[in-house]
Amino acid sequence: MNIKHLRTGLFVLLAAMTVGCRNNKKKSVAVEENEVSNLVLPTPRQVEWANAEVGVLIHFDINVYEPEYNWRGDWDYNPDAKIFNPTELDTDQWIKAAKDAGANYAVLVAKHCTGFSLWPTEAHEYSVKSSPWRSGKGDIVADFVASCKKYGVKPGLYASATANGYFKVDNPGLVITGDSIAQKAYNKVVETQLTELWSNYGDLFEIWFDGGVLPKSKGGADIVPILQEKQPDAVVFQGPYGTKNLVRWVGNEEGLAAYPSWSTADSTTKADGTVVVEGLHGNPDAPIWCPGEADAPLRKNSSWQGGWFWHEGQDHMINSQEEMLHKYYHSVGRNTNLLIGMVVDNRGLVPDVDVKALKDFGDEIKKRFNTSIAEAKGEGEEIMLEFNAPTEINHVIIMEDIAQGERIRKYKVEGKINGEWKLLAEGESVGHKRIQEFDAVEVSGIRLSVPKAIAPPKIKKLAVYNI
Ligand code: IPT
Repeated sequence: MNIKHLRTGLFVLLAAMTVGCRNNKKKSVAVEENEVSNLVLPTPRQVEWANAEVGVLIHFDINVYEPEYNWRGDWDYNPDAKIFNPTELDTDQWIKAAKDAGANYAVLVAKHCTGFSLWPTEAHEYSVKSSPWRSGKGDIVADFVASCKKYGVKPGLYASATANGYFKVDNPGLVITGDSIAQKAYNKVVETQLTELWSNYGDLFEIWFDGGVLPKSKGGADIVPILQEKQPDAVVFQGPYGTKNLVRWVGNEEGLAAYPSWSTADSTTKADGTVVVEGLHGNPDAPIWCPGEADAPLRKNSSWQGGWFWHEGQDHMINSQEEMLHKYYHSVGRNTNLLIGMVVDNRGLVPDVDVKALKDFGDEIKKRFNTSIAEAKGEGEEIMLEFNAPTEINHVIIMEDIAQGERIRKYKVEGKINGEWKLLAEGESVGHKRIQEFDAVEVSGIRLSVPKAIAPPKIKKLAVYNI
């Protein structure tokens, strides 16, 4: 190894093949020291969440047993709880599949739009306790959380209040008749159910509010005090405005974040949480740390129920590995977590074809990114990696140390080709992670420079790969 440039002690060399990196203080980013104190910072839980990068969202509901049922189409009818009987249900199998996909957290849909609940709620009878499954004594939420613990996957729960066929409730969480007594009764059900889910199953990593949260002032249930009391540290997807640990939707169910994708969003976001109305890019000048989470089912959006639920005869609707990689590059590669939708079939298992596709995806990500050619980290507006010999590369990963804020506003990556610096990639947001792919090129060095930042950039990782 030939260390040519190592001018400052600020950098730490990580990879064996790395030759050198330097901090060039001469080029100024024009940062006022007092701006640093105005930086918006994530909570420790939000940092942990960003580090998790990939999660799964597991959908299972009574409609798997009655696919003709449309909760919104027939308000006066609900499938009988007796048809729900996943005789082979095995949550270990689900979580193992999630883990093989590279997921570090899993969110279970404990109650979707039909209103049928996967745990024996006290709020009403429409749940597993009225089903023949385990003679009405089972609890899928409890099984799920136990499996997550077993496999070291962080558990989360979805139990959205915005729609419920059993109580004739539709978005944004109001009973369709407009009847105030029925609304009051429904709000009580929501409060009881969320209290159960947030009290009885331990600490939750993430809570998922599909469609956001209808504020109490607009007729919704009184959710905020329960959340703050029971799960104060959970990351909250589209959570109530004013609560901490928020995460925003990226605006589609294709796993595609817009670029730039900033970690912060502003107070003009909807009260239901955090969908930035304009552009869905977030806002680099906004005061709230609220990064994006891109949800996408493994089965294509064009399949039954948007690909979120299992349907017989749709094994061919699984996204190809190429399609999943595209989602990964456009979510994780854009400072956004990827939440992959996983189906559970009528046996209570993730189908073999889905298990295989998830594993193939996880394996491919590991194969691509587990080993870099060279890495560096450090503080300042320029970092360089130099190689002993011309080296072919086609990917670069940049990570900011987001615990210290999202500081970069513009960056470029250049490669030294035949002694000259040539632009390989450039962009705006970096945040937790930015992945960029470019045509393979032989370089003798790489230079990351940050022409625009609001405080001295803190680079947790600059890594190059040849994939
Ligand atoms: C959509 C909701 O409107 C949005 O708030 C968010 O929860 C999203 O789902 C999650 O995927 S509804 C969907 C049918 C686009």
